[in-house]
Amino acid sequence: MSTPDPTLESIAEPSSDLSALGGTIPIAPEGFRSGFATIVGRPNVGKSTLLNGLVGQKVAIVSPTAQTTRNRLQGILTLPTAQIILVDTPGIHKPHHALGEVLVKNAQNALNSADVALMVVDGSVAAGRGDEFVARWVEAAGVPAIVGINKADLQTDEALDEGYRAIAADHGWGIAKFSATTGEGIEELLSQIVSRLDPGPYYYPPDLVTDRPERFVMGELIREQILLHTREEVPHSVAISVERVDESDPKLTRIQAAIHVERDSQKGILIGKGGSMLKLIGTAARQQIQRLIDGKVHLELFVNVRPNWRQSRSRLQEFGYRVEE
Ligand SMILES: Nc1nc2c(ncn2[C@@H]2O[C@H](COP(=O)(O)OP(=O)(O)OP(=O)(O)O)[C@@H](O)[C@H]2O)c(=O)[nH]1
Ligand SMILES: [Mg+2]
Repeated sequence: MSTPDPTLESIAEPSSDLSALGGTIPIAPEGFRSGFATIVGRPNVGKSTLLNGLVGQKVAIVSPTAQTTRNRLQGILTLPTAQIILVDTPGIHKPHHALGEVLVKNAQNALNSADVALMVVDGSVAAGRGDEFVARWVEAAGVPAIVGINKADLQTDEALDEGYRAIAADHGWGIAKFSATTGEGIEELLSQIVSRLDPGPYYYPPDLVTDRPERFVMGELIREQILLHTREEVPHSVAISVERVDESDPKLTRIQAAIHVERDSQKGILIGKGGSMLKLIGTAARQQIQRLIDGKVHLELFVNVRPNWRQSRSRLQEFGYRVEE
């Protein structure tokens, strides 16, 4: 299903209008390699943390709540000899609602258009059925793959690697072990990714780190603070739309954003006693956005109730979740 709404997610292909992104695209030197490396895995294994670590900037939000990532998102890493377009995806899980179905479907589509698949797993726990489920999708995509054992810093017993090494060996995939938070093992992972790419051009200007518009990242930074400050059903029921970004005052950017929830009770939790929770979320999100745009921000948040938006395909589109068929 296609729609002209510019707030909808862009697909995992180079943008046709690169002038909108700024910067120029150099001619690739002899022997230059490039391509799409799609990061897949179960929820919460550290895919987005790894993406941020690789591009050296927070382009994807991270939280201890499973299903943090909802949109396919590209981080761009340009090295002297290669350009890797890293595609972060939502954790692959058994979907319980239309939103979940869209997330899993989009992750699978990103895998099918990959040049290399990076299957991230959590090395601090043993391999399980969820990992085998993901491995079947990687196998079906038929692309070169690497099993990336993450959270090496948390691992207490090396024997936990065995199940993951078996998955890699069974399919003839590469294996790398690293910690996305400490950076240990990341260089080796990178060289494994580059070695699986074909010769190719620059797809994006070398200084660009994400294909996402700033407005999208702003909405995600607000959602991240909600994930960090609320519990249970609230995080999963929230969608953000950034309604207005006013840059007319060069000293202060004014932003208005709506937080959509499914029930009055969730609205009550988000606002908190005397507005205290909304204030806490707003202050923390404002600081994150100030870091993003490197300038002062005035952030205004309001909360809307949209019953069952996660079940509604038209609402999913309205809130920027691309519904791929
Ligand atoms: N100790 C440790 N924690 C990590 C590492 N990588 C990620 N984490 C933590 O694991 C949690 C999940 O990280 P995310 O990057 O959001 O995981 P994800 O796979 O993108 O999750 P979804 O988007 O929900 O699928 C966060 O609390 C991270 O801080 C690591 O290498 N070491
Ligand atoms: Mg994520």
